[in-house]
Amino acid sequence: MKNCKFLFFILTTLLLTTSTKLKAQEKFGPTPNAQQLAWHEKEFYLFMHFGPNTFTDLEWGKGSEDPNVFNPTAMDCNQWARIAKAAGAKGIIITAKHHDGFCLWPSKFSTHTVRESKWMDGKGDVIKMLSDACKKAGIEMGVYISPWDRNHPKYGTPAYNDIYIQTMKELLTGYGQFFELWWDGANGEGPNGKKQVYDFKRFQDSALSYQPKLIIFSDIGPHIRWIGNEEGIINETNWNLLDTVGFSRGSGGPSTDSLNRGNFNGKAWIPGEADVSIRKGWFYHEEEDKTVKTDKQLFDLYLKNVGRGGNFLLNVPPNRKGLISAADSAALINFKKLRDAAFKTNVFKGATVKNNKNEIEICLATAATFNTIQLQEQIKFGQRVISFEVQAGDSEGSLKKIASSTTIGRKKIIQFPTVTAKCIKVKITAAKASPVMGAIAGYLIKM
Ligand code: FUL
Repeated sequence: MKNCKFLFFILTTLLLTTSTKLKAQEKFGPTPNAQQLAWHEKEFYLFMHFGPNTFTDLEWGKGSEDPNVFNPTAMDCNQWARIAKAAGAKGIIITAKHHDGFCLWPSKFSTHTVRESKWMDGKGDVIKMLSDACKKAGIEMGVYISPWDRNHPKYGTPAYNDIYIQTMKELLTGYGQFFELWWDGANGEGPNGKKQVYDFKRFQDSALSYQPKLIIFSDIGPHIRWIGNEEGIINETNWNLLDTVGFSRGSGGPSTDSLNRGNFNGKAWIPGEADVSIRKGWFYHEEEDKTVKTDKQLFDLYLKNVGRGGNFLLNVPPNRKGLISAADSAALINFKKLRDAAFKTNVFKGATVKNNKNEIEICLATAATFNTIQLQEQIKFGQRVISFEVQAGDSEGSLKKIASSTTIGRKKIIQFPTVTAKCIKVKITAAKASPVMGAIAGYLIKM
């Protein structure tokens, strides 16, 4: 650790009485841009896999399905958006086009779309309906546009790269601002048995020319990264940094371990987004109704993704009616209640805080009982903390170590056996540069 001036700026939740005005700071290493900072603040949003697979019970449609299989009987995007909003999700990312190539909007660049289905007599447009519903509910929207297309006759030829760009253009210029574009790494054969050589450089430049504020997800960013598993779990050590030179999307990507932890000295700010489904599969299958995760399982995942500095992308697939099923909705709403209850009372509120070099001491007027601490770094100045420990006791002289961990980043939530203490010390045991801390809060989470 460079032992230069150790400055801590502890804001909001903790220092209601003694807040220190944030001085201009030097940035250290890679830092997030404005869009990435805004993305970090979203924390939690929904993923929706919906399309012919919902009706055929497949996960990877073949692309040869009759478009008429797509026929939701009571579709209501307002229900999706209302539930997302009530669950505290900041947006919905939908599979506008999955690997089967079926477009949930009437694309001019495909003959395998909602227009060719009997749903709404071929006049429907799921993307429009969802976009309207999200605006109405006050949440944001993102799109998954699979480069792999098992339907398009041009797939596997250079012409497909132009078609993919036109397809993106149609979506990115026709429905207002999206907050995120999701690029899956899968690249299989198209209908002619050939694989495509994707021109991702052009894809990226084009997408950003249509929507400069878009956050693009993939194995290697450019803005946010896959976390290397589909269980929604980020490593306890999580750097928002990644080296991408020499890597490509899909099978040429960094190791899953690198994606899960980031790179200690990574050259670019590419934070992790943890995707996982509320059910076994990504698409709705009735036989998986019993696999819906409980509110407690979702809360546990939240601690392991948002609580480790990443974002939580939870897939909640609409069913054949075109609705979120009751069990999924109940789990989502109860998950929100658990979060609200868990983080309602910051037991450190009103404490006196002392900053001594690499230590923050929190002194309470009366002892508090807690089992969870939430720490934050002001990531706009870079990610700096390598490791830390937490001590607690009745007085400054009787502090005992109660927990330790690695990295903080945007948010770190750590849990330990319940303690009752008047004094708490957060000791930064290693850092790349003087940490610039954000809020510190303590909670007693009963679960
Ligand atoms: C994977 C895809 O192949 C799955 O079908 C799903 O869309 C998931 C989120 O990403 O790689």
